[in-house]
Amino acid sequence: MSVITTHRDGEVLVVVSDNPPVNALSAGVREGLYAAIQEANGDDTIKAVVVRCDGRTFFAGADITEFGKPTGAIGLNPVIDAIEDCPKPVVAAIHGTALGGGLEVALGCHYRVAVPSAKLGLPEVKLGLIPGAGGTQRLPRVVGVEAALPMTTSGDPILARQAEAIGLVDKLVSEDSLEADAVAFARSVIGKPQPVSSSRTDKIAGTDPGVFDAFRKANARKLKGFDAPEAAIKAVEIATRYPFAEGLQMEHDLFQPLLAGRQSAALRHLFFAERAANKIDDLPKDTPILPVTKVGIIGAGTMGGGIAMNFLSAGFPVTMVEREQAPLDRGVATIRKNYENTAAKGRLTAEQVEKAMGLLTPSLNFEDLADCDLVIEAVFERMDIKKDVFGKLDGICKPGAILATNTSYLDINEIATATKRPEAVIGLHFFSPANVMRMLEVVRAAKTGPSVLATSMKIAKTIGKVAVVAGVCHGFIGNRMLAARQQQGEALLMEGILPARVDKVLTDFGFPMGPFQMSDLAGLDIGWTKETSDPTRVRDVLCERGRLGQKTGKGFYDYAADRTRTPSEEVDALILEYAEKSGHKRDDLSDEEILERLLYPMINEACLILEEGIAQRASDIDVMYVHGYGWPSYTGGPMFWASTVGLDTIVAGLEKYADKWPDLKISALLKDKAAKGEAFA
Ligand code: 3H9
Repeated sequence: MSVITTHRDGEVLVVVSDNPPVNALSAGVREGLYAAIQEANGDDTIKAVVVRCDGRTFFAGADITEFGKPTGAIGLNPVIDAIEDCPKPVVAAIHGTALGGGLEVALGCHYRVAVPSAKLGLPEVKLGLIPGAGGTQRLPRVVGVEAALPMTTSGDPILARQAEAIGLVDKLVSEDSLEADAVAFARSVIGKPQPVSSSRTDKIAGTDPGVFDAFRKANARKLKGFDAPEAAIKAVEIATRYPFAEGLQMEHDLFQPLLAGRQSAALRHLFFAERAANKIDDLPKDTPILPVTKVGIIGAGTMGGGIAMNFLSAGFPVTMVEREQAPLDRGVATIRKNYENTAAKGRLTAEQVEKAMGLLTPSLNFEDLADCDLVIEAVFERMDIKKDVFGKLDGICKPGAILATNTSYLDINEIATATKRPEAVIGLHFFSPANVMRMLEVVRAAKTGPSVLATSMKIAKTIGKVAVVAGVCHGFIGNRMLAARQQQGEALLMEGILPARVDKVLTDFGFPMGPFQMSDLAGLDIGWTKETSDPTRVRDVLCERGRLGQKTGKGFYDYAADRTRTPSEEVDALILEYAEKSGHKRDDLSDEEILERLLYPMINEACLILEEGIAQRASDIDVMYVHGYGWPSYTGGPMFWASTVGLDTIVAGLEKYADKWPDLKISALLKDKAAKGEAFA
């Protein structure tokens, strides 16, 4: 059966797409839509057309799997032109998401009606592209340049109500009767003059040309390193300088090189990698999901509070337990402050803040966790403390509850031995700040039950996280790889390479911050004690001198009251002194060598992680590093990047610098793939 069918409702032709899962505009859909418009054109009894989709969503965009492949079918542009040229009013009836090419189809329609829960957007930049079927030319003509710029450059969708406010949606209709309401709307416009279609308009007049540079400047930090948003700004600017037909051609000329480029390949890889990460190879599809309606959090510190916010925001009642009243009160106050700050920025209403806070029950009593379906502990990172907590939970929690630890390093198999139900124990490693970072490392211990794992993955999605499954080892996937970088960062210091130089090499590569900026933010004293302090390590000496990072106003850098960072003369002098003592010549490394020294060991560690089965697949590691550690997404993540560099180059680099890491073990998997000329992506 065709993916596009048509039926009549009186004089209105209803065109329906059914192309699961997301009604992507695949070849068959495009052909079917084109044929349906011809049907409407050729039948005098048809006075109007409604285009809608079955299933969970309106067209969610071009079919990404078709990119770069010849389909032989009609392109999207001629389909949209045919819709726009139809002399009868065509109404898009939108539910779910109208995204990318899907919104471009809707923009080609003469009218758009949508249910209130629908979202509309042009997410192409997230795939390293710009809209390629007229979106950059039609959208600003419909909603104006100022509304079009953020939509085309951020890729974030807007809600139907907002779309109605800016004129993108003509009418909001009932969630329960989309087709009937759309048909009624179509009937109401029969015989009325059609809105002037984009393809017949000249350039958008009256735009202040300064608006584009002002937008670039205001968004410079967010857009740094990405090619597509700049192309999107240019394309919208074109709409203010050229008539539609020329603008369309220029949009095409901007789109094509992006499609063929490395950034788009990397971002499309990540799109599919994120979806693959959700799949657990050895877990049957019908694994029962456990009901989770109430959540317990142990620890009201930064981490516990942040974790709690994820669940409160998603509508779960949360019981947050602390040992003493003062830290509990502080934790609750911090959660409220965070919500109120978000509300002050207009991203939450006062009612939403109160609703979330109303779901929170602070407690000093572990027993209050008895009826929770999921309990996550975020207490001090020490094995004896964690085991004590899990022993208590075992005695209190109801049968079937999931007992999760937020540990970032510790052996979860050992933690599980503190209970008589190791199958209930799992790692849910949130990243700080836990209410903001999208990454969740789900750590599967040796005895974790299938339902516990499957439920954890489902919960991750419910609270808006990107989850990656890891096995148990010191630091799991993320922090184990980071340790390899950290070790080289310190080795570089010992060679007289200053923190600011190391950090700059990584920020130039695209990380939001380098290792020493990150240490200063996290606190240098994590894992440091006076008793075990090692005077041969720069970090330890800084801790001894009270330079604990941003919290003390000084760490690897000096900080002003407003947190402005400057290199520290004291620290730099100390490093040079160490380097001199060690006999290393200073500053004889190129930026390229510094980058290789920092990143190649991470790739090697990742390959060892794969060999050991700690990660399911290379693309999971990409997802984790992009969402958890700020690896620049336009390089596709560490494994995709390594493949573009060439795995043989990575191996050669590791061998070249072998004397810098005496205990280096080059991964057999990496060597093998390099020798065969293979890649990870
Ligand atoms: C574009 O439109 C270019 C045009 O301007 C110009 C062209 C000339 N194609 O995310 P989910 C699959 S660029 C193919 O888990 P959700 C996805 O891989 C496109 N497949 O569901 C997954 O497969 P599997 C612009 C797609 O409910 C399954 O659908 N549009 C596409 O959480 C379910 O996906 C976008 O960038 C696609 N376009 O979220 C929108 N989309 O089950 C991309 C999804 O085998 N899509 N799949 O793993 C999304 O943002 C989300 O999928 C959506 C649903 C919000 C729609």
